[in-house]
Amino acid sequence: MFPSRPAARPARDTSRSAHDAFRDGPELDRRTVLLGGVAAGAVLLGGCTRSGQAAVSSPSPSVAWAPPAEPMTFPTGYTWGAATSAFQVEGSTTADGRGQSVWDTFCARSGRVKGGATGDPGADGYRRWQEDIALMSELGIGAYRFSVAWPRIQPTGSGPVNQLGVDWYRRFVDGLLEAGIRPAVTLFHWDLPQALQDAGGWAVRDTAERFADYASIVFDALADADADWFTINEPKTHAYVGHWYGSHAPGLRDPQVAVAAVHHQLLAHGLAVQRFREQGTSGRIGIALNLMPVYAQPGAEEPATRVDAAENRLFLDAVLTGQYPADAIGPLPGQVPADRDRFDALVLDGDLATISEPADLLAVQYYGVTGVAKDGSQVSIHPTSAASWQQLWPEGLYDLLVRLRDEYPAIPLMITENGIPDETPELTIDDPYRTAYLREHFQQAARAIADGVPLEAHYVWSLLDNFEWGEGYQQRWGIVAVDFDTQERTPKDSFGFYREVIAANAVAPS
Ligand code: GCO
Repeated sequence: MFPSRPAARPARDTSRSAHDAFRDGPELDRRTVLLGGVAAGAVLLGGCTRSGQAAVSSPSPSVAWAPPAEPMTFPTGYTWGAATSAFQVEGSTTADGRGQSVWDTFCARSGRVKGGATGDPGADGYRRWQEDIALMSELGIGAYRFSVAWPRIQPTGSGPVNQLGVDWYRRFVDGLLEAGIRPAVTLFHWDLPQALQDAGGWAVRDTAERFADYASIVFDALADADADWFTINEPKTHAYVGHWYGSHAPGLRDPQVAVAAVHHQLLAHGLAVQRFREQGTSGRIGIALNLMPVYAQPGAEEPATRVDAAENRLFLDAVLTGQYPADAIGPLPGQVPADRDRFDALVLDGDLATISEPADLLAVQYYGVTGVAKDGSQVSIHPTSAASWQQLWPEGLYDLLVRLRDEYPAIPLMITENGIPDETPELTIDDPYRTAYLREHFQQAARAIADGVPLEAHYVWSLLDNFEWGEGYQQRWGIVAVDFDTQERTPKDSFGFYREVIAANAVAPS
């Protein structure tokens, strides 16, 4: 998916960050992009040393692991959670003074989102929040991850606070706290106020400063909540899919803009961490990165190292070590095809120190893995779910967690998203594939903990069926089914499985 020529379009679309890529053009037929590969003989790219040298840390991604016969238990105090985001579940997009976001604009453009879907009704979470907290209590989760919609707090992205919006989140957080559920608050999950996009969006530095001001408002409003805070959700997906592939809002197709969006989102993260400290907000803070183990096919080690740089190290190295890797951006196979000098010109003195401002945690979002072919394109080496970008390989979660332990400074880790869509767009509560997926990923998490990985939490994506971005309402990721006509909620079978895991703080072999 990372073309060697800047003008070229991704040849294959199997990566997490490339999901939904190019659905809207006639030439963008996914049948042409999902080419099978073979796992055997592939090597896991363990990333680069700080100097940019490739290091291969595992001989093969194809060796399956078998769970022990006894249930695997988690440490006392391990946090079980579920996650959603504002635009995907809230609905009520014009209520109480909410401003317009880039996603409202994008949905309104013909052909961009399946079925012409918009953020309404979502899962009607803005109005049904009490019912949803009751569901969380039934499930037994200790924490709930949700996002704050910036356009509800500052309708135009800067300037006066919309108190009605602030009040809603205050009520919601108080409801969680009353139910004994720890709030896990994401500040930005892609719904940039449209007015900021009109002023340049994440392509311009000023947006990072505006984000810090907005973050301050929310810290202030929820200062006492003792929450876990996440600054930016998946800066990679927002940058690449929204600014390079054009299949997410704001729908741009310029890799140079995409890398600018990377830098400015990471800068926004660092500025927000600084404000968090200055304001003495209670709780912990970090960034939520979607990371993906990269497995090279025979002879593809070099391009795969670059894919790893573009998918993982561009973000990890900046946030955790204060450096951008040398090999993520440029004209070579596997790189983001942007001009590195122009990127570097955006990085001002002190920016990397700000970006690497010590955080309290690293939030990891794991969906699957990718293979890389000799030409640098991403290829299928494992079966995919109904989301064609999602290659299913639970062992990849273990590989990823161990890599973070071994290659980066120690920091508490949380899995803040992990899940799978239903096999059908129709409402269903019979979801054995999701139970199997969750079981196998919980096992890999337990395996990593047993091997010394400082993993503290696991959040399932998602609590509810919701608006799945370019897929509209046709891809359901919830452990609770939502009838989008009536908004009736029905727990799926996997909800019952998850409830048992939480109650036992353990996962059985099968
Ligand atoms: C993301 C988002 C979620 C998605 C989920 C399934 O990672 O894209 O954080 O909003 O809905 O990942 O695609």
